[in-house]
Amino acid sequence: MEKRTFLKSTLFLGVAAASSAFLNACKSAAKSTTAAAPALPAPKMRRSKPFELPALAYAADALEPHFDKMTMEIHHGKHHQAYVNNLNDAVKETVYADYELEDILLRISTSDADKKIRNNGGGHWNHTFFWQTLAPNAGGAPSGDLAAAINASFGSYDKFKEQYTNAAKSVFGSGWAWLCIGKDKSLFISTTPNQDNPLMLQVVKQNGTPLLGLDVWEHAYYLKYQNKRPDYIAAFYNLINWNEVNNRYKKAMFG
Ligand code: MN3
Repeated sequence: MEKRTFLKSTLFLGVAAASSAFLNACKSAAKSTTAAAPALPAPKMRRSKPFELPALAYAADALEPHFDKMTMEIHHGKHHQAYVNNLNDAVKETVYADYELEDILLRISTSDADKKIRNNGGGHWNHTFFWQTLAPNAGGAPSGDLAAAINASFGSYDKFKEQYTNAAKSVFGSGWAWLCIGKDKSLFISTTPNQDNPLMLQVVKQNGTPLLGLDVWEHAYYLKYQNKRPDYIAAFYNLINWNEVNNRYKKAMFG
């Protein structure tokens, strides 16, 4: 390299470094005025495909007699599909267009502009999670680390069940009941309206990682249970895939 060129490059790098230091200082100053804005990990970008309806891991009639075949077909094939379609439509030409779903949920706000993405992004995530929470020949009680954590937090599995059932009954209109693990690694039960979920940092009162979720929208149970939501909630306990829930717990606890 010629000496002249070298000097030029060094000078350029020096200016670039100084400008970048200046910009960072400005960014920090700007940050300090919006103290409430959470520090988020970088989003996973460049999702290459549109969101897709995941196939069920079991046949639509496999959860009989607790969840009936027709409800499962309509719930998965029509309702969930509609959330997927509307989400793909909603993210077009937005900053979220290539974001992975959880990175969208983490950032979504309560603004009117975000409403369609919030409702349909939540709808897609919640239902995907719900199908994976269920399994034929499942139910029973949790075991292992998760059982110990439930006992420590709620006293016993039966006491957890009672609190979770009451939470699910208490949702007015459409929404979800959750068992979550918080940032402090403690378990909590919460509910959300509509398709909101506990990953929506800027939307929910209690942010956490869902371990278990129950859809209490009428479309989830009306064909079989009509107005008897408590019967539907009772049936849900026969379908909980505790192995899956325990895996979620271990992942949240130990990475
Ligand atoms: Mn639903």
